[in-house]
Amino acid sequence: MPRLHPDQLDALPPEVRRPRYARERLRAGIVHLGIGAFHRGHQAEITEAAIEAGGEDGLGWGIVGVSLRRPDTHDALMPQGGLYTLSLRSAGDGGEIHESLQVIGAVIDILVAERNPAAVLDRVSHPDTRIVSLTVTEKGYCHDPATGALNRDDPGIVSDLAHPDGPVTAIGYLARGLQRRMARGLGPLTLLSCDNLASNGDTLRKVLLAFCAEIDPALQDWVATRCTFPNSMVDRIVPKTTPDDVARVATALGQQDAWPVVGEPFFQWVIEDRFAAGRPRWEAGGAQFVDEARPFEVLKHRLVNGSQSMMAYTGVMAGWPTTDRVIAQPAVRTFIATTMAREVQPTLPPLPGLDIDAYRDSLLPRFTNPALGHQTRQIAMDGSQKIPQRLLAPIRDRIAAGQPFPRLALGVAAWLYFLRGYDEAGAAYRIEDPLAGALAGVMAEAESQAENRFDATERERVRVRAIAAFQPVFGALGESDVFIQAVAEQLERLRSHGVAGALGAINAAPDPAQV
Ligand code: CS2
Repeated sequence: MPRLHPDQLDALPPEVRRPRYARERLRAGIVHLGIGAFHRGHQAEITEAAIEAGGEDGLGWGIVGVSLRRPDTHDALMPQGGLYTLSLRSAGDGGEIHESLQVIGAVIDILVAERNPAAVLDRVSHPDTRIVSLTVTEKGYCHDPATGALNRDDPGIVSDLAHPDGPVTAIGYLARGLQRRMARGLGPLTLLSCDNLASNGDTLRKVLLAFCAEIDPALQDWVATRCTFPNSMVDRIVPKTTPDDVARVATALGQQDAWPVVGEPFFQWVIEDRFAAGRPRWEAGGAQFVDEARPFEVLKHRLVNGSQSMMAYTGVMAGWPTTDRVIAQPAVRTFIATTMAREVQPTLPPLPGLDIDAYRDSLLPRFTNPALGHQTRQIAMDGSQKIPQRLLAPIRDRIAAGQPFPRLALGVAAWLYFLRGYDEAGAAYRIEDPLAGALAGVMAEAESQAENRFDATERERVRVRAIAAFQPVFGALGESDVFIQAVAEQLERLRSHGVAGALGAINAAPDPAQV
């Protein structure tokens, strides 16, 4: 079977969409740090539409993708001239799978930073570069998740402050690249975070300016006054590509694509329209431009991602491997639907023009999409970076409003239960989390404090108090007795009755407004 390649595009079956512009004339206007499946399954598709719609201007918005460490995306896609397939999958009412295939051409080069740091710095400081966007996951910002401040003890940050020519973090690459830009008298850039962080643009600005201040106050000033950092909300479920996906796409294309990307048809990209040096016509691909993205971020982090994290921890512990299998459990379905409607929705900021009930009701079918196989283990990763904006932020709001939050507390308790490192069938797994070491220390300390308490409820409270004192995740919540009590109650239920028992109990409880 031939390899997918620019020379082979005409041989693709007619139903497969392909670049409809003069790709050989495409120039790079965007550098994207973190070219994983999410970027390829979301922003690259929308950029492809903007390039198609943009005529001559559109051809200035090709993407140079950067992998900070792993060479796998480079090695899979460069023999294909950067081309790859996006497969959007859903299931009809009768369970039949629908799949649409599009070969995307927007990515014209991929750099592996670890192999060639100079090439990445050159690209950030290239005159054609106008936007640097990022999907480096929550942990890539080297920040303290509870406050959003730069973590100066992060080993990557320590190294990047000491080694100007060989950064290892996205923050280091941005600072050193912008330093070269300033020195060369080039114009500013837009730095566009597309990660699931609270106020992702503001957070990026804060950590980057803190880093710049350490190396050159003039650079800090230049970045602060000339570059822009729009906040944005990104949404599309993009699970990890499986060998079955690779085989299925090859059969459909009649060509071998080494690394296609699979996603759901739904997507949303809400961006603040603050660009320092122009932007592609992303609205042609369905992006939405707003003055303030923060309310959309809060909506999405709490309803979509918060629900996913709760499904992930209950699912891993109870042995349900994918979100559709989790939601197939009536008790979880009820739990998630009720948490969203009763506990999360009342914490959301006003969003004029959005039918919030309809938005909320559209989520369960997305989680249930059986054509995706979205793994609970994948979502469960990096909990320390995700829990603060997904579950702790709405809990904080409920405490401030004097409202109960037993279901959100069960979500947090499920994360703590998961951190013990083995599921309810006794199968052990590794905790993948940048703070795994620190969390293990905190858990051990909690156990030793709880050891000589004989009352089970008191023991759990002591444990949770010790864990919640871990500031980088919990911030000031560690001092809230209401929080500690609510989480301890749910954790005790999980420990003594398992996921099924705890869900059964919470679903049978009266409306939290009356608790
Ligand atoms: C998921 C997200 O793995 C995770 O943390 O919750 O990747 C989620 O699927 C996307 O944010 C959906 O837009």
